[in-house]
Amino acid sequence: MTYLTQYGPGPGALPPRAHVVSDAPRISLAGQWRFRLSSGVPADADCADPGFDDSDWELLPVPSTWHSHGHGLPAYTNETYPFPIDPPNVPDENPTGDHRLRFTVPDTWAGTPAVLRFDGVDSCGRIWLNGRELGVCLGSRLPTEFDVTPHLLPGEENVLVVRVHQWSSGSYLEDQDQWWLSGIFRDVALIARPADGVPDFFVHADYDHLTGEGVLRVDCDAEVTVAVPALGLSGAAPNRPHHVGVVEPWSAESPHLYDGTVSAAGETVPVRIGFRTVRVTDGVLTVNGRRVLFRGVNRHEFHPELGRVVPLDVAREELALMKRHNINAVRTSHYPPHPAVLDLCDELGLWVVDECDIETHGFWISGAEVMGDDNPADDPRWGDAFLDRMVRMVERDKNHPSVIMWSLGNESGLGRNHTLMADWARSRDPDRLLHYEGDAECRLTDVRSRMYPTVEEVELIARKEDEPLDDPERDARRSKMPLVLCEYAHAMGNGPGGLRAYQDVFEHYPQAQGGFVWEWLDHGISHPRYGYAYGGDFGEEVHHGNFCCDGLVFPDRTPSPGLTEVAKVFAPVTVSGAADGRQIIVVNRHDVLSLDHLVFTWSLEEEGLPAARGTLTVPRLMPGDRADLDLPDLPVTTGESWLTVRARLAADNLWAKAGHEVAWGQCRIGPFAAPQDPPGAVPATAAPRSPGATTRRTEADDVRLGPAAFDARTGTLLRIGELPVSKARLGVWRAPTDNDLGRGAGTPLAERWYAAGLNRMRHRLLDMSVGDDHLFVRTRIAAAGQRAALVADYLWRERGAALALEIRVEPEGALGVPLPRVGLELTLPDGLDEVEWFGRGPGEAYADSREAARVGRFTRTVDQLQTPYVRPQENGNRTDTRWAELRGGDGHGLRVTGEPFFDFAVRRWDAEALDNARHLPDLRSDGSVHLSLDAAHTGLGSAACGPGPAPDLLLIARPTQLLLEFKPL
Ligand code: IPT
Repeated sequence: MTYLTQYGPGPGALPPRAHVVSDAPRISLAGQWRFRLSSGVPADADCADPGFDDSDWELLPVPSTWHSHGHGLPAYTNETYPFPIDPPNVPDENPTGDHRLRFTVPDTWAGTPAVLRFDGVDSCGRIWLNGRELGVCLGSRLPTEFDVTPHLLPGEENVLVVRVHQWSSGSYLEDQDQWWLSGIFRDVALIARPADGVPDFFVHADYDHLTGEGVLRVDCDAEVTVAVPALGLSGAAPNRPHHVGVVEPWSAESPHLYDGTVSAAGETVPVRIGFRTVRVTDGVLTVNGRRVLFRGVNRHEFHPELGRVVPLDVAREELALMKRHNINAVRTSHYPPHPAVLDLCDELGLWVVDECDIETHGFWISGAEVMGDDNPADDPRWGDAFLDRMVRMVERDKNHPSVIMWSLGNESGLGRNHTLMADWARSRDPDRLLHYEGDAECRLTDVRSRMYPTVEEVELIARKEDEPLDDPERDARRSKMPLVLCEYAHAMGNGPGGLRAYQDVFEHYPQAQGGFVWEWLDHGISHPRYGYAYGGDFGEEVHHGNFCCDGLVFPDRTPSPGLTEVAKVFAPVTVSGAADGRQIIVVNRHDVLSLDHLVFTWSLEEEGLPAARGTLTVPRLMPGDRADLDLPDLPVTTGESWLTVRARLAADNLWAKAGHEVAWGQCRIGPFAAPQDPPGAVPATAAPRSPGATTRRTEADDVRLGPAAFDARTGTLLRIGELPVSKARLGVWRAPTDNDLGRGAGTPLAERWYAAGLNRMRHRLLDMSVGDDHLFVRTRIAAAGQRAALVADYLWRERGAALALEIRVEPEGALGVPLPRVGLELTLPDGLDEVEWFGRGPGEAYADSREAARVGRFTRTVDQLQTPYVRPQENGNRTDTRWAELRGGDGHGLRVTGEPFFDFAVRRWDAEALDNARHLPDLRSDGSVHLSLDAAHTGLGSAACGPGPAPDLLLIARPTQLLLEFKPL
């Protein structure tokens, strides 16, 4: 099987060319093929014979990954190769899928040259047409074309056989962090190539931002003609510049495309031309003379049911979803996407970093600082394979205006083979920039790229105060480069926290040009038992658990709270209240557009209820401009009032309807002096205290205070009105998030929490006294084997028909670890299904992920308050709550008021059950409603693969106070 272990590229392929869909005849071979899976490479290739009887083979759709159709099991690893590192050899257990298709070709094809094109075969395909071997596809996410002219049988039945191997030498270069899935997963087509057709061509469309004029040059080795009617261009010759006068340039914000054609006698190819010029000027990446700020995401191609096959309508909708969330850039991590995705990026407007299909991460044996010596990147035997992949990507995608940077790949160390790639790309396409994060000294690249730096590090680089390189010349060169974070803000599970802090730096330093959140999509596989499966669920020997579920959208592409936060932080318009509360400040943060495409409205809410509304006139603001506007005439309100300003699209566009909300901001109105963003935890000034009192017992052994009853022996709350209450006591535990479990901040926070026993705290009554209008209870809360404790004083007071509670918490001894959260938890009876609150919402919010939560009045059911993270974990917290009501169907329930604010979460299970669950179906109602009312939470951070929460958002145990009032409804 030598072809499996050749270093590559695969033999037999035609030279690569741009992806085009011309008017030449084309037959899609998508459909039901015959399929047989073998556990190893079959000894013979009998099935290549056209006469072979495949009638007992299964049917399999093509394109597909066979694991997604019940053949073999998917496997997930991050960087670990799922086979021994023994390059270029592959295991004998090499699942091999034979695919067969019979198809007919019309007579009219007789005499026409034709190619067979595979847009993606994972990882290696050996191909026969009518019994003749055509060659081998290698390079899974790159196209391969074969000349079939001599073998095709027009007017007759043809038999195409593709033998796909899961493992090949190519697998060593495809160690991306994703599921290992094999198959013919992109389109297969037979394409006529008329002798007098259009050969490959390269469109260069430059824009001069000083004159506003465009220059078009189409490079082609044949005498084709170029026509662009809107530019008055017809019959234009190739290979020379055409000065087409003033044009509308292309940008992600204004993706203007000119439709044109490149024609020869026998073929016409439609092209969509976008004029834009990419440059680094004074250390700043500019397009058309303007600084670009990447508000980007990393996008893998994955579908929860279809594996690597992403139907085009799904891709279009997901790119539109990005646009609706103010995302303006995509890094095609970590391989070129389906070719049509780039058409969509051109059309919808997204800056693209097109990344080569190369990752050799597993050569970086865990714990080592550098790749092993055998890393393919620096081994000359792999040189052709590296270069071939770069050439095939650049040639395929070179005509897309959206692509402004080529990336040499991901996480492959740095070696001589990268130099081959970079040198070739630079000479072939000097008009685009080169990116590669693995090139820390930027020897080969035009931009400096980092993954998962802290905000502080980004700022140091932006200020040029970071650690210099040893070589001063190289250091000087690097410091003149734009900084791009190819990955940051790891969106695994509940998170990322801290987006705002990065954005502040990007908005402040011109050279810090934003980045790409890791990542767009959770790669969970739909599963009958688990809901969504992740690593380990298919019995993999090595796997990386749920590290593949780290997206801003869930596997079915519904937005997670992280995406809502992204939309707010990336918003191209900011609206805020001036410090004196008398003005509204609007800033245009677009790169290119004015605000003319937006309509501004305002609404005033008093206690969360509508009080007045109107439109806001915003003067013409160019990018970077700011307007300080007087408040509109507002009615006098007495309750807490907030003015919300919304910027909405004035007209439909390709990715949203008129009225779509692009940005919003709020400012507090009125006589209230309270700060706009009050801290969640109110530090207690005084030491815990007992008011001291006479004991008052009732006959029933209860203590009654207003609407409440307490156990007279333990001081435990038993009832509020008619509502039975249990386990009302201090809680500090939260089911660790993926970020809590991450190593970004050293030893994972969660590991320290478990070690300190924060998930198994016990409560001991220290003191209790009852007065005429109050009950005082002091408890000590500590874990088995630990000395350190928290002392909680609960002072319950009768307040008319209500019950007031003041909790003071004070650490005793050093806990040595920040608390997950601190507050009161209560267990209430089932049936309190509806929650209404006045505070931040409607979505969940945490200390460093709360930009998207506005102040208002919201109603949700308990089920709607849960966020379905693929691996269950802390979720659903609402913050800055003034009051919340939990109601049953009959309207009875409980109202909780904060003095001033509290965080809350309501669940049908407790934090321990949430912690123990591995998949969503593990979460089942335990027959009660669990309510947490918190003074504060530790922030989220991004430690699953990045920095932890900012130090001031770690909840260090210190004297803390929480004031609440309870009222039965
Ligand atoms: C980084 C990878 O580039 C990416 O593919 C993904 O694995 C991400 O991490 C984490 O989800 S590499 C990491 C070692 C920083």
